[in-house]
Amino acid sequence: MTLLLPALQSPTGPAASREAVRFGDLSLTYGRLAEASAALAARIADAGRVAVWATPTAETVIAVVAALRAGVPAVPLNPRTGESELAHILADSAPTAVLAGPDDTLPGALEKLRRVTVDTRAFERTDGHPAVEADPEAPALIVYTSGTTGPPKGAVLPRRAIAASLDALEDAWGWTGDDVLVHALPLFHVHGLILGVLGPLRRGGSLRHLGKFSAEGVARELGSGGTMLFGVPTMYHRLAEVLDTPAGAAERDALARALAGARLLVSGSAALPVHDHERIAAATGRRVIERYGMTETLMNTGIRADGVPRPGTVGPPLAGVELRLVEEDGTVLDEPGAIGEIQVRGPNLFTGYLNRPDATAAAHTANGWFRTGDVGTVDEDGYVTIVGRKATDLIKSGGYKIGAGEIENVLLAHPGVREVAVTGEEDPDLGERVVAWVVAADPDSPPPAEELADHVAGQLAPHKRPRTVRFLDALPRNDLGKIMKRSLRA
Ligand code: MCA
Ligand code: AMP
Repeated sequence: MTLLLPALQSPTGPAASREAVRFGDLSLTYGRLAEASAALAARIADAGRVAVWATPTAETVIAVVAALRAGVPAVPLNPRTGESELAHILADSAPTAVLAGPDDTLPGALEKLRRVTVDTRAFERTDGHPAVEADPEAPALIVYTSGTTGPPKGAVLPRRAIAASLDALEDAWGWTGDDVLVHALPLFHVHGLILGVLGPLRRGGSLRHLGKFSAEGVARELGSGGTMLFGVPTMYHRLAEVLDTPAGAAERDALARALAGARLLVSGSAALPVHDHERIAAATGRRVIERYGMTETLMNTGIRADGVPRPGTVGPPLAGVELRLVEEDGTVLDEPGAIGEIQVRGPNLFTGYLNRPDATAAAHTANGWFRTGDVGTVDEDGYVTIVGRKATDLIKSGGYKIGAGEIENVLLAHPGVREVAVTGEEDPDLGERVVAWVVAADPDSPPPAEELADHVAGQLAPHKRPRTVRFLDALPRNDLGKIMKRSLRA
């Protein structure tokens, strides 16, 4: 059994004074992060399971590291989660305590939990809690992810999967303790938290988090020591927009220089359009590389740092990951170019969905392959291309996975809505944007679109808001009464 974060075990000397994370003006060295997390771990050792109010701050890093150190599973919460989604996550995951910063205002739903304040400025200087060498199969994190219907499910991620996936990325990208990662991803999902925080900490390297994404912040941090950038396609699209302004503009030139100097530019969580790949390459001479992952599987494939970048593909399977394509009837497809559902197996996989043995069983084949629901091809060199998705009711917007069903359920609870269907529509910035097709309860006075969008934000989360609301007299249905979403999209 090995430690998940060996560099935080008991750093001394130069290792202790190395920067671990930086958020704006606040920097934590390995020594300080180790002390702060050990002190906090001692306070939560008997907690059973904790929630983490996952703001993009150093407090979140300390909280998650402390939970890992204590061997207590942590549930990262999106601090903008709305009422009904938060109630569901709390009821489902049953944490006994919530870890939050001293200045955070928590919603009422969290009041019944013990509040443990994470403070970067003052913590008890005790010997703290020793890092546990927990069972590799022990749950480390429970990350909530949307499905096509119903509320989000908690993916239980064991220590083994986190270690395996981060080590496979070390191998693919030559990721070392000398790397300084720059990103602005949220810290309640796999991309920002596991790759973006635990990734650098497992290597003994450092992270500079921008707090909020901006091209200027990317240019500043990559231009002053950052070596790697992680982002979702929407972020690279926004960088490409800045790079598209005429050379000579100060912001554009600083960004082009900073990107050109980075060791690795990595995109993931959704497909990066080839047009954006090309615009960035033309302005910087650098290729963005993609990797393909999922909350349940962590990372599956990726272009290697020493490999051939091929825009539009997500590279070959990572070390230890088995990947195959399967037809609807279960036939395994072997010939290059065939199109089928991507199924994966390996040490990177989650344990299952919390409290949902039915959903866990449905997501796997009898011999342990996980059904990703993504449809793809594999070429002769083993490079995977994702061509689509089996479920039409999943929307990827800004890299966030959003289930159409959860938004429909919330909108149906609004008194002004009689019927509703939610679809994803292509969007140059977000990849897809959420569109709600609404039949108003009173067609003569439909509710304002903004009110419906705010209702969704208040119950679920702001990124799940419909960006467009279209009113119809009736929804198109087939003979069986099923809503024909394809004809809505057309
Ligand atoms: C949205 N807003 C609206 C409406 N819609 N306001 C009024 N009317 C509407 N219809 C508001 C929001 O509340 C928010 O407010 C603002 O507009 C922007 O919303 P947001 O969706 O957050 O978009 P954005 O601010 O433009 O952000 C783009 C983003 C963000 C930075 C790219 O989407 C993002 O951080 N994405 C990362 C997702 C991610 O990490 N996914 C990883 C999961 P306000 O301005 O007040 O904020 S996938 C994963 O983990 C797997 C393993 C993988 O492979 O990586
Ligand atoms: P999530 O469930 O939020 O973790 O999102 C996982 C999904 O994101 C995958 O099933 C894919 O559909 C998508 N995804 C992640 N990375 C990529 C990528 N590089 N290209 C295309 N789709 C991706």
